[in-house]
Amino acid sequence: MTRIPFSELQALLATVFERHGTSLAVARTLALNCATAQRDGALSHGVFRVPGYLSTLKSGWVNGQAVPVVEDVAPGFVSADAGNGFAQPALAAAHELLVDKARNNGIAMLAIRNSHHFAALWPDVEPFAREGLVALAFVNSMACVVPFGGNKPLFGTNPISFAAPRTGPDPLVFDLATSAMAHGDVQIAARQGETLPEGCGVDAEGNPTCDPAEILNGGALLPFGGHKGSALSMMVELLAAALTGGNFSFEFDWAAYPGAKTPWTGELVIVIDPSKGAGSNFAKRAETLVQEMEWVGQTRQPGDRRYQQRAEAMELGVAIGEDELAHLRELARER
Ligand code: NDP
Ligand code: PYC
Repeated sequence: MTRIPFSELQALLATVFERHGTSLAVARTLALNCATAQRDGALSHGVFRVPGYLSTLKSGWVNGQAVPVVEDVAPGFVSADAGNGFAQPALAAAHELLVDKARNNGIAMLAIRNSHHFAALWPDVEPFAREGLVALAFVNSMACVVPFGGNKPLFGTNPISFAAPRTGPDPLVFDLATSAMAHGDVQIAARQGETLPEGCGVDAEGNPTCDPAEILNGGALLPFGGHKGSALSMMVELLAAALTGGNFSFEFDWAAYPGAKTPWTGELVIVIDPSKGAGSNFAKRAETLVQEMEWVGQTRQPGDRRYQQRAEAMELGVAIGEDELAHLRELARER
């Protein structure tokens, strides 16, 4: 393991993406996202994702040059067509309008369609909380999760993220897959020859398995929490796809694009201005809740692990495997 300054990793990743088919603007957005995940120790969605991004770009499945089109649909509704490109540039293009609308109306949403999301979801909401707003995001992925009671994968791993300001230094943020495990973590476990906890997935015959390779090779994941996680996953399909105009996780077929890895779906982001609420100071109320949680013994809040890793990375550099870094440097030289 070695360490690299955050800004250097970001610049290196931007070069890699640009050299492999994205516009400079898209390269910068993806690089920020990917370096941020690596910095915060969100390893299933940091540098680990680079080969998948590059093989997808090479396959022609995603348009790395896409310019998103943002539309002001209604007082509380912004829509964006990502043009078969990545979701994050569409979110960046709509950010200012979305925040203006949320502040004017108390709430606003952004519906992104025709988009690919291959990343962690918390980077999509945390910035809003740093602007004093509450935000939720939903994204659907690829059919690899069997709905509760079903016998075939249909849902994606479908994460939900939430961010809220508090009076402490960092906002409260959670980000969780609605499957028992994120697909990326199953891949990492398979590489490392690990066994998964019970209840994560099934093999190709539908039998319960703790072997990540069996889940990846013809098997499937299960929702977390049985029927409850399954209902949340269904909600994500409806919000991120039906509402936005994007594909459901089972609707796209990438078979003709060998190397394609990025789900072609949609994303919904909801932003709320808490100053319009009845409570006079949302951030203070959030702090009260956190203090009470700590009082009853929950001393680790969602987001804490990432903030700790972030602080360490900003002081010492972002941790990355030596081979991984050498490979990134090679990729940055390729055309
Ligand atoms: P985890 O189960 O690791 O974590 C879920 C949340 O719980 C995080 O906010 C985490 O905070 C918090 N948490 C973890 N442990 C504790 C604890 N002991 N006490 C309190 N809070 C805790 O996440 P997942 O495996 O479900 O998801 C991993 C990533 O995969 C996410 O970033 C998600 O967006 C991404 N993903 C992306 C998809 C896509 O289509 N783009 C699809 C599916 C997943 P902390 O961050 O501090 O650890
Ligand atoms: O980890 O489940 C996952 C995932 C799907 C798409 C991007 N990440």
